[in-house]
Amino acid sequence: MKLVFDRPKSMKDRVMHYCPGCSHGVIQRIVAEAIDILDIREKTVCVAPVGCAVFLYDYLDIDMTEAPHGRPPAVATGIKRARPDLFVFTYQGDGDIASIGLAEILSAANRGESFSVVYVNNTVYGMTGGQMAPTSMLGQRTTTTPFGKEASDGYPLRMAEWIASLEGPSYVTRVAVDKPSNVKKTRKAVVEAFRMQLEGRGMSFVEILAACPVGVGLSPVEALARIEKELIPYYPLGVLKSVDGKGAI
Ligand SMILES: Cc1ncc(C[n+]2csc(CCOP(=O)(O)OP(=O)(O)O)c2C)c(N)n1
Repeated sequence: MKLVFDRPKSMKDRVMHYCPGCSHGVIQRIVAEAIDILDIREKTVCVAPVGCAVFLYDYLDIDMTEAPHGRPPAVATGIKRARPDLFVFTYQGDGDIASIGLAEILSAANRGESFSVVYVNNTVYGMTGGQMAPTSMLGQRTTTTPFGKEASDGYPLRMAEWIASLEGPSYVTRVAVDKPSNVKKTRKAVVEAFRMQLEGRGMSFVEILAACPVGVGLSPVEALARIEKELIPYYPLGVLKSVDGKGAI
């Protein structure tokens, strides 16, 4: 019989316990596929913080360590500097990277640290119950902005643009996982980002627009539709920086 679907070997044989419609599962599968494609499982170390990101350690069959909230870039810096032979990536949510860990990621990116960043932007603090994040959209109702986020709460932060403005990073892109064609582009972007690190080109950064239906108070289908309708117009997709001009998606 022809095999049409299989589990990546970097993924454990486990049933995921993410909420219905959560994008973390899709993204983690993409990460596992990228690791398999590049055949780097035996030398890969992932650093994940708190937030729903951290459950990665239940599903990916790779070495992992947990960092305090927002601090994966510091931990990844230490691991990669001590063991440059390893392949190191962080897997971080938007509350983690754009709020409590903002100084960490900007400093590490500005130093051009040689690890990769998989940044999952679902516009909300998911794990703790849907509080406002710096990436939440204006007007977005969250548990801490029940009447909608206002400009005085801060405009939604475009992390990829900020990271791309620095000299250190080699590859910065924004993708989405709202439909199959974009899932394929996301896989391509993650492979490209990981390849950059393997070629010793400095930090590579992939922002992924994702759905957290429970956190934004929508059904799984509506939460995916919101990505195209509301998020992409504000957070445009595409490569923002590529030092070798490759990696167009
Ligand atoms: C120092 C610290 N502050 C706050 C928390 C509480 N906390 C745990 S997860 C989380 C939100 C994470 O949101 P995000 O990074 O967007 O990831 P998501 O769960 O949406 O994937 C917070 C605030 C914590 N664990 N440690």
